[in-house]
Amino acid sequence: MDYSFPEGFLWGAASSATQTEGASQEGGKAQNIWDYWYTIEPEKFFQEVGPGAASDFYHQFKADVQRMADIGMNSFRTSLSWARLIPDGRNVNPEAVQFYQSLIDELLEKGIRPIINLYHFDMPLHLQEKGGWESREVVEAYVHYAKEAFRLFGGQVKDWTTFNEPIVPVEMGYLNHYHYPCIIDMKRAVQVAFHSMLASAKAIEQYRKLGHDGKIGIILNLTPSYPRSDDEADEKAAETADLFFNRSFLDPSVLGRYPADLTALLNQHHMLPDYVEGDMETIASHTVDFLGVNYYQPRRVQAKEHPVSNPALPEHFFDPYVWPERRMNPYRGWEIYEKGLYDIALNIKDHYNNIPWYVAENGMGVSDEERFMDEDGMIHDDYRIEFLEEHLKWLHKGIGEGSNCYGFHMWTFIDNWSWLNAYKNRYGFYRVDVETQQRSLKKSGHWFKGVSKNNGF
Ligand code: BGP
Repeated sequence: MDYSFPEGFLWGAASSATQTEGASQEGGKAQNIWDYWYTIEPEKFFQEVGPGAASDFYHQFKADVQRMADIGMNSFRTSLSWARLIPDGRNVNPEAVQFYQSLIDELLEKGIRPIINLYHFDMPLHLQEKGGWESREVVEAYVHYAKEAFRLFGGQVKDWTTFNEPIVPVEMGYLNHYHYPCIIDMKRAVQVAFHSMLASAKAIEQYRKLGHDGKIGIILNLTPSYPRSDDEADEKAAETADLFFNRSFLDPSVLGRYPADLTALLNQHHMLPDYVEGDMETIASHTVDFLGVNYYQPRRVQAKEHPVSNPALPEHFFDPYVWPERRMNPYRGWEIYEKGLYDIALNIKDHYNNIPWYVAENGMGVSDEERFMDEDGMIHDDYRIEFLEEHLKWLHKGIGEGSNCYGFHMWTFIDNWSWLNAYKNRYGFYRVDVETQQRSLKKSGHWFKGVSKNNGF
């Protein structure tokens, strides 16, 4: 074996509540922004498929946990649905407690470590109506939810994360039209970003107060930013992209402070968020124990050809650059650049205190995946195996050079519903037939079993 990983390495997969559970109107769950948006604008969603049934995990979780065990997963990272656990914003829903408790019990019984995330893009509707992350009241509602989650499940669950990809609701919901509430306003986007960061720090504060013997972190999607050339203007463009899309959450989460260059830039354009006394101290004193990192693709940029005199969006500071050597995922779009994971590993080691971290998502989306199905119904996803192996090789190199990575989670365990793309792009080790909700193992699932068993390949 050429690529063996550190002892105790986590070999898992990731998913999220809204994307898998389904039962969106069962078990006392309230509507979240996705349920609502689908009711008012179904045409926005691929083939007009909403989150109603997702992958039916709510009903099939027991058999699904067995499926996880069958392919050697020793870790599963998923999220709680806030709108399910605390539908009215105050009171815990007993049916949700029973569901999540049974799921956690089932995972532990099968030797699978539950990593529980609190927020994966799914704001309860009634809180969005109060302003979502723009509102301080919503920050406090989130802290209440976090406290309840820790109280209920913190005895058993030792790994918590406060957010998944907090930049995504900012980017997609407040800088373009891909997530509800579909606002385009940089100042409001900055407020949303700041309040999510503050909410994360406040949840960490509560977690530590409880004195559980677990760890709490955050999951960030890191997109290494590469300049077109080493010209000063191109490098500056890449640094600015990095400030907005990576360091805006990475620095405060791990180092407890915002990058001075980011604050100066926002100040220069009158876009600093509102905050009250004590907020910066809260962020400074409640940094994460570990990082979860989602990596799919890098960002390539160049200096702006036609600089904008009054920039109002991050993209006004740089232009995208199409690297002539780039390789695209032909089945989904998105550049494939495996070395990005190595660059992330070394960046964390060199600039972020070599904090413990794991890959929380990495995977290959494929549209029309049925075309790779044989007559026995098995998807031959050799492209996915190759994708994962190549990323793991670079990760292995980063670990060999001292980066403190302790796990890898594939996106995702079973094909799931994905926001506006619904079931267009498939990612799972298991195929899901959306009509029948039946699962079948793909070739990559067999491959993964061997990797997990041998702790490498
Ligand atoms: C990540 C999200 C996931 C998932 C994944 C794949 O950014 O955390 O929730 O959706 O991207 O994205 P897509 O399904 O759009 O290909």
